[in-house]
Amino acid sequence: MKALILNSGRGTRMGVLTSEQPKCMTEVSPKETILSRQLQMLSQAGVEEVVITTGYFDAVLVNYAQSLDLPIQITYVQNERYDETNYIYSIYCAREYLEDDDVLMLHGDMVFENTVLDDVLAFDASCMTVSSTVPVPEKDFKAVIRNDKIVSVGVEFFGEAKAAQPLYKLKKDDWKLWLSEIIRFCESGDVSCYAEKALNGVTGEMALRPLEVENRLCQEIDNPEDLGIVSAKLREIENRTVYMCFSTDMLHGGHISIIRKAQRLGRLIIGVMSDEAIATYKRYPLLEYEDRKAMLGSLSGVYRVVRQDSLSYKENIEKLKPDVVVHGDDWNSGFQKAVRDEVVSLLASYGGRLVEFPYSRDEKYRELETRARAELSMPDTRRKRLKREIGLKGLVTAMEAHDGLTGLVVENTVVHEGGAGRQFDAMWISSLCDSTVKGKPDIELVDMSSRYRTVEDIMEVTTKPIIFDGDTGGRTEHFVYTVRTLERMGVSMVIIEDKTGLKKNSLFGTEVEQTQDSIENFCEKIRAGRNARKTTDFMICARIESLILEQGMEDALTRAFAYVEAGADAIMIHSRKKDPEEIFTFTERFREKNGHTPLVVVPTSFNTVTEEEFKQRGVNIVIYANQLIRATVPAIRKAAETILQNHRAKECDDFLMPFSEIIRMIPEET
Ligand code: SPV
Ligand code: MG
Repeated sequence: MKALILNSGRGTRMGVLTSEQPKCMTEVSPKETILSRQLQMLSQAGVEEVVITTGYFDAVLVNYAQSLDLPIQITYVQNERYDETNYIYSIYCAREYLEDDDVLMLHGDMVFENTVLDDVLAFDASCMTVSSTVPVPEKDFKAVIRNDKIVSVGVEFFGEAKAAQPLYKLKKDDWKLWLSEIIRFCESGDVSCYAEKALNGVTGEMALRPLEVENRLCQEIDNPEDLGIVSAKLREIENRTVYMCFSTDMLHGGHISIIRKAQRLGRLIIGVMSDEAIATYKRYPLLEYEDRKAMLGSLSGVYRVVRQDSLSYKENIEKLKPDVVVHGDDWNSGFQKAVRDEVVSLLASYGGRLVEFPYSRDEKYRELETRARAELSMPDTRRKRLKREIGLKGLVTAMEAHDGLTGLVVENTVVHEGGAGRQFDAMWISSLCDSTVKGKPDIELVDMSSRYRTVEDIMEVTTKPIIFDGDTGGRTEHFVYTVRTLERMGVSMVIIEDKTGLKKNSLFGTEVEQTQDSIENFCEKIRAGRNARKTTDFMICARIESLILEQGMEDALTRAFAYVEAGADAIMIHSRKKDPEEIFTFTERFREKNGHTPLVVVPTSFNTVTEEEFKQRGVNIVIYANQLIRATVPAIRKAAETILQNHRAKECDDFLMPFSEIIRMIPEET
């Protein structure tokens, strides 16, 4: 692609502005002239060769263009008959430099905005810029368009014509046609007409299409009044703000290219999504917010970076009122559609514009994503995430998982609410469920090796932090080994309950015989566990059974403070009552004295309380301890009965997940 800029004319209507220099050297803003702006934009758009025809003040123009020192190769062609010919003759003079290539042709007094040039260059056919929204001019060019093809260009067409500006892209073959007509005209002495007269003779043989610019800046400067209009518009463009939001922690070529495109639309403000917002809908970021902010803020041409606290753009759009919001075109469906719809309506409320660029599915990025997931599953990374998430969100949720498959469900289940995503933050390895899947009672019968195997199976296919139900922790001498093993594996927290002897599931309460450990013994166990651990990322949570065993609130609270004193990193308070009152009393009284130790609840019985209410009451972890396994039994029993009733499997297939879907749930290492 070569550019041809026609600069041989006099520009007399500019008055004194063109008495000592060519029109293209007129300043349109404090930092640029018409020519410097054109050349700068061409160079940024990747055009490397430019032919400039000169005439009046030839030497001044050449010196000036050279002084700009742009990475662009310029060939100057002087039209020596500049005072008696039109630019058709200038093109004729430059013909030998314009063979065998696509040509971008523009008049030397054209000023246009970046996106216009981008659109012209990206257009896949020959084109000329037109505008349906500006009034059809009296004296300037108009284009007659039929069936989306330009059939004639000239000043004399009215009626069905649209305003047209002399900024063209001609594909090689189309250019050849026009150029040979220009040569024919000039060699037969017709050197004073517009080059468009030659064009009009050959439009039937080519596909010259109109490129609609609407109200974007794309205008010739013929007189000082035009100059005023253009300068004002450039000032407005200069002050335009563009907003984009990023959640990525890895920048690839696709991101850089969309950022560069966005910068061409105005001052780019980048929203950096908070860790919490990202964690609601995709994998946890490897780089924390501050690092991602620094990474994006350090890119050249980024005007400002701001925090975006949710998937929704609402808050930032209302605050910043950007003229343009830029996004990839990949949010037209799925959960992001609601976010997009909201952006569109917010922008419409004050006349902002949404610009969508093709989303690039970078192979390298996909590979890096896989590696990032692998990194998140590594013990050190996974272990510390729970603490970090409690710090970030205040309240985290953990869902029970008892094998690789339920692990995948907890890892990947996302629901969307008003454009925001919701997913579980962590996984609970319940002793009850781990025993139940084996058809065994929850009495510490399933040995530790088997429990670790469950953790391994889950860890192998997931990345979320794990909270391990350590039952009573066993003997103190054994518990220290449990702590070491779990910590080494990458588990984030072990919860041990203050019971001793044959442990039974708490939900039996006092219906079965259960013994609570002494405060002293249990504190000793906590201390031993604390001493055994190697990192502060690993947390030991003390679970208080006083309410389950009907020992009263005072006992529960006394124990809680004693366990914290002994070094417990968190306290779990359990109850089997449907009414949450005793849990609320405990949390309130505990928080009166202790504002920082994380509190954990397992609302299996008191299940009407929402996460929001727990959070308000100072709870930090909500564990859904057994819902997945309880969902499984009725479903599998129904399948078994249906087959028995029908003597075949067909009837039960209607309510089963298709095999094709279930295999797609299972990730395969590549
Ligand atoms: C478990 O899930 O194994 C628990 C919680 O310990 S509960 O069943 O409520 O005791
Ligand atoms: Mg348990």
